[in-house]
Amino acid sequence: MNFYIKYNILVCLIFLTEPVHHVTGQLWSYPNRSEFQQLEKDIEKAQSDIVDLEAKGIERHQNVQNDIRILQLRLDAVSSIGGSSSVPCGLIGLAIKDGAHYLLQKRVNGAGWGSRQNAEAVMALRLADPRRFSVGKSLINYDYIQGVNDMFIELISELNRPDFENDTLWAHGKLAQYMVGLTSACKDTQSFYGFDVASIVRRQFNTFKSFFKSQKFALSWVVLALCNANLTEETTAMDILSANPGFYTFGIDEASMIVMALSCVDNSSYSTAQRVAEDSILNGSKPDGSFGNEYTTGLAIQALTRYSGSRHDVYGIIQKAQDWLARNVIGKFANVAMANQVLPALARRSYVDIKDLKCHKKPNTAPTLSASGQCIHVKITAKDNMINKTPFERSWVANGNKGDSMFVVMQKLEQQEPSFNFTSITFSSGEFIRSIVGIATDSGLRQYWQFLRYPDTVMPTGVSNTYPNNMDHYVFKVTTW
Ligand code: B12
Repeated sequence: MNFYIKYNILVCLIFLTEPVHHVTGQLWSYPNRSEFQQLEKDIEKAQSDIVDLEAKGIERHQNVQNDIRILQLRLDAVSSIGGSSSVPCGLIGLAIKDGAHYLLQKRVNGAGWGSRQNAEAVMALRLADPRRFSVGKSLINYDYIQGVNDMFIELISELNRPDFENDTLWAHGKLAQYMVGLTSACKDTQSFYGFDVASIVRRQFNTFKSFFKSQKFALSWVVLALCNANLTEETTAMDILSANPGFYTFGIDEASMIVMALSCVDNSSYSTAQRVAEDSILNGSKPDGSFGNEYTTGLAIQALTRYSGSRHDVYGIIQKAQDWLARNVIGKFANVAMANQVLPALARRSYVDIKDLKCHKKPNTAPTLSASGQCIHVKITAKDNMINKTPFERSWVANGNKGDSMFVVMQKLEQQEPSFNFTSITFSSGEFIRSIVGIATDSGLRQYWQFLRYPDTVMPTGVSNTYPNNMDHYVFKVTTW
C-alpha cells in the first residue's frame, strides 16, 4: 500500500540502531541531520496519505491514525536533537501497537479470546512488550491481566473435565502451548490451581508419540513448554525433533519452530540439526524480504533471532523481513494465531525469550502513567579491567521515558535486553550499584562501580537521583577508592 511504502525509508533509518538479541553484539550509529530531514518529509507525506486510507475504509484506520500522531510526536522530539530512535518508535513499533490494540479489543470479559486461543494472545502481548506484566499500573496492562485471568479460568475448567487429558484438541500440542502461556504470565506450571500441567504435557507426549513423530510443529511446543519453564527436557522428544534434518513436512513454519525448540534446550548434541533448519529457513528468504505469508515470516524471524551460524548477513535479513511484515500487518491482523506468530517477531523476540522474562520485580519499579510518555534512549557502557580475568567492555541502549531515574532506565533495560542485568543495595541515599552483568565489586578490596557521564565526568549523584535525557551516555567502571 502506498502509505506504508513511504514509511519504509523512515523505518530503515530508525532500525539501523537496534541491537539484535543473539545475532550481533553492538550496533550503534546515528542517522545524520539530512536523514532526519528526510524522516520529517516522510511523516508529512504519510499524514496526507491518511486521507487516502480513510477513503479506502481501511479497517482500524482510526487507531493507525492515532498511532501515527504519537509516532510523529516522538520523531519530532528525536529529530530536534539530531539523535535517533529505536523500537517502539517506528513503523515496526506502530505495527506492534496495532497488533496489541487488535488483541486487546478482541478480548471479551470472562471469555477472553475464545476457546483454546487465550495462551497465544497472552504470550503475544507479553513478548510484544514484557513490561505489560506490571500489575495495576496502566489501563493497557489492566486489560492484559484480565486476559491472563480469562486464560486461567478457561484452563481450570478444561483441566477439570474427566476426558481432558486424552482430548486431542488439547493433547496434540495445545496444552503445551498453554503451558508456555502460563510461564509467560509468571505462573508455576507444576502447581496450577492443584494441577501439575507439566506432568500432563509429558504424559500426553508419551501417549501420542506417534502423532508427534509426524507433526514436529506441535512437538516443538512440547519442548518449548518444558524448556521455558526450566524443566528437564524429554530426551525422546529431542531425538525426534532433531531426526531427519532438512526434511520438514510443514516447510519453513516447521523448521522455524524446530530451531526455537532446539535452541531453547541449548545442548550441543542438537546443534547440527539446528544449523540445518536455520539454513533451510535462510534458503526460503524471498526477494521482497518475506519468507512466505505473515505467519511463516513471523516464525522465520523469531527463529533467526536464535541464529547460531556464522553468516554475517542475518541481521540485515531479519531487518528486511521485519519491514515487510510491519507493512503487511498494520490494519490487517486477522486472528489470534497471526498476532501470536507476528508480534514477537516484530519485537525481535521469540517464544524462547519467555524463559528470560522477569517475573518477580521489586515494588515501585513498574512504568507509571506519570511518565510523560516521551521515549528516551540512553546508552549505558560497563567497563571492568580489574575483576574479570580479561578486560570487559560492553554497551547497550535502553528505552526509557522522560522523567525516569537512571535506576528505572536500568531496570527497563534489564527487561528489554537479556544480556544486561545488575544488582543494587538500597541505602537511605538511594540505590548503590553492586554488580553489572554478574561482575560484583568487593567492598573489602575497596572496589566499586564508579558512575560517570561519558566520557569521564564522575557523576555527583547516584542512579536513583540522576534523570537522563534523550541520547545521554553513561559509563559504569570498576574502580578502587
Ligand atoms: C499442521 C498444520 C496443518 C495440518 C494440521 C494437522 C494436524 N492435526 O496437526 C493440516 C495439513 C491438516 C493443515 C491444513 C490446512 N492448513 Co495448516 N497449518 C499447520 C501448521 C504447520 C501447524 C499448526 C499447528 O500444529 N499448530 C500448533 C497447535 C498446538 O496449535 P493448534 O491451534 O491446535 O493447531 C491446529 C490448527 O492450526 C489447525 N489448523 C491447521 N491449519 C489450519 C488452517 C486453518 C485455516 C484453520 C482454521 C485451522 C488450521 O490444525 C492444527 C492442529 O490441530 C500451521 C503453521 C502455522 N504457522 O501456524 C499451518 C497453518 C495454520 N495452516 C494454514 C492453512 C492455509 C491450511 C489450509 C487452509 C491449507 C489448505 N488450503 O487446505 C488447511 C485447512 C483447511 C481446512 N480444512 O479448513 C495456514 C493458515 C493461514 C490462515 N489462517 O489463513 C497456516 C498458518 C500455514 C501458513 N503459514 O500459511 N494445516
